[in-house]
Amino acid sequence: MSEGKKKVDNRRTIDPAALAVIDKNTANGQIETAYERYVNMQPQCNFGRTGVCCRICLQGPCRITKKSSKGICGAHGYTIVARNLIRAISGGTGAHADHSRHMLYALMEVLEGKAPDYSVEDSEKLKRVAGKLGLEVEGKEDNELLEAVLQQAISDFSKVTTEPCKWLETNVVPERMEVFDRCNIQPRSVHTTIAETMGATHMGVDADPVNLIFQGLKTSLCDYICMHIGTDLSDILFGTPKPVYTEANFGVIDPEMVNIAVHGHNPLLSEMIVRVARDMKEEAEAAGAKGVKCMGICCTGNEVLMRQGVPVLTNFLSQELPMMTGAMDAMVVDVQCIMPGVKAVSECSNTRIVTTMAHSKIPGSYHVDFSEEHAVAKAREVVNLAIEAYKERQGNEIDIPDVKNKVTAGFSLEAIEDVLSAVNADEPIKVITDAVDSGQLRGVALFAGCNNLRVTHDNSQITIMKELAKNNVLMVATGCAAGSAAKLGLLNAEAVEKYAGEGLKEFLDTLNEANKDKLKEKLPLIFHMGSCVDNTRAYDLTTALARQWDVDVPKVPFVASAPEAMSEKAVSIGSWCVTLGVPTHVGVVPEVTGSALVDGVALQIAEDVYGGYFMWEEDPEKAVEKILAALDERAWKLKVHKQTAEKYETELSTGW
Ligand code: NFS
Ligand code: SF4
Repeated sequence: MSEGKKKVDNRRTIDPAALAVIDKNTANGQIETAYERYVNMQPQCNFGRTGVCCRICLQGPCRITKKSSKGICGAHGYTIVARNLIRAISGGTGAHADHSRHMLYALMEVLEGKAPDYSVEDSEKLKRVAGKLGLEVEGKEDNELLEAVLQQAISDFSKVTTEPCKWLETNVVPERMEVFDRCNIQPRSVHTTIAETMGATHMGVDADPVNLIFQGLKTSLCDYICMHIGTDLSDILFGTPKPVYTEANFGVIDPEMVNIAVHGHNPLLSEMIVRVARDMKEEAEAAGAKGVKCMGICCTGNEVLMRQGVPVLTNFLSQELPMMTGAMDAMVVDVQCIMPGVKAVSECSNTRIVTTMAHSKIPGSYHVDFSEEHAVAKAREVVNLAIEAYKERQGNEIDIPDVKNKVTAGFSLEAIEDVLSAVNADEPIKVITDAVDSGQLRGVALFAGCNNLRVTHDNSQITIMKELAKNNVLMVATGCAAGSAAKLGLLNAEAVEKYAGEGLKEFLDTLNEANKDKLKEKLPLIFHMGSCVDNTRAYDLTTALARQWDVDVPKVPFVASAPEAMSEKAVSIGSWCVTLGVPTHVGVVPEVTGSALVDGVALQIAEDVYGGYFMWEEDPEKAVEKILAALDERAWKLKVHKQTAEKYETELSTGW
């Protein structure tokens, strides 16, 4: 390295397993990963970074500068920033719609008998979903009910009339629907709204930033709708998660097994691979292995963790690294959050990258054209590719960091309610509201979202989680945030001993005591609620808390935090959290700061209208203060109003 040149810092992670692999790789001077590419990418463009670069028409790019305060067409900075933002929301919603639509297609095929390897695994969930949607459940066969539920989902995806979308109307408190009516952001349907947003942001259409943002929030509600549909349909097809016990981080790789990482988002494929892998022990043994071991990366990893207890290999940012251990035989990917960079790394490590979806390919990779009609056969094809790779890697150097942590996961809302019901069978959620009312808990926080190299990998999530634990906040987590917690040992009972404050410890102890005959192990510090799509499970918890207190969501001491947000999906999720009344911390400042107006709407005006608002804060210590302040304010108000309501014998929601 030449003198004076800035030292390359590619150690932007606190995960010891990732660090071990990075350091060894650096020493050998070999393979480039995201950690190096991030360094090489600096400095990044500040126009893009602040949202003031417009490439919507072919006259662009137009950038807002002191010299040119408007685009060539005359678009102000606020229009450009707002357009870019809501296109990101639309992109995130499009990705979730893609995921959930695929679940919908699969269930339609199940119904028509065209997907023989799948069946309705959880008919109780089917009944619950149908009941919630207001469908007649009594005396109905599964198939009849499923058809009715799917028709409803198709309608929410595509109807062009103005009546409310069922998945929105039946899953949020009525006060929320009134706000959406008042602000004119009731969506017609998921697909129409995505199309509307793309139309509204075409060159020369909507120039009004507030109007644009409201269209973006409408789109984010569609994100919520299709995510909820995705979770409900996945539960119907594969079962509603219950507590599972496993491990996380690179130490789960077993050099004597055929190791397969499932990576991406869609449980249709990963569930099948996990099932088939269990049945292919003999084939693996014939190749000299002890068996086939599946492990998960990113959100499809969370899907099979939640339902099958499959170990967590790693989360988004470190997805390239496990291959460098020399013991990964295949990485099977479907859609979303898959770095194309995995291919180059795989070439050095004998790992086979297998793409499986027609619209998600990586040049030079194996492609197994996955289909619901032949799911098991296709999954076998994938596992066979891994077995072949296992044979080829014999004699290669293997070096697996000995890092792994115990994990308890599987906390669907149903599973959480089940745990709570051991204390209060009639009103399980009251166990939480009572604990907040008494001051034992300060509130509830959801950790969601990705990793982002703008901050140190895993550091923001883990720092904030530990601090909130100390401050007696009940925590739930999804996605790659839950992945950080899993890898670094926060998803187990030992973490409660290490990090929980007195109130949180007492709260969890009470639950442990009441469930001691039911749960195999004591409860973890943080409840893993699933993949990113399952953020709707966490919002269902918010709704349940609101109903229990009998208030609208903006009064509930519940905060969402995406400390390391990265993707467009994170932008759309954050936006619906705000629209649905939740204070939402984002640990990476999004591309809106180029317009004080748009930034101000996100940070302040949103609260006046929707009750939720954003908090941008990259410093994890300061984020903790802001999150606690948001929880305390709401908990304090609740208490005052509760006392007043009791004193005057009025309803809690009256006059608030
Ligand atoms: Ni959600 Fe982020 Fe991707 Fe999952 Fe992970 S990066 S927005 S958490 S895997 S979707
Ligand atoms: Fe420039 Fe306007 Fe075209 Fe955007 S839409 S690239 S601001 S001319």
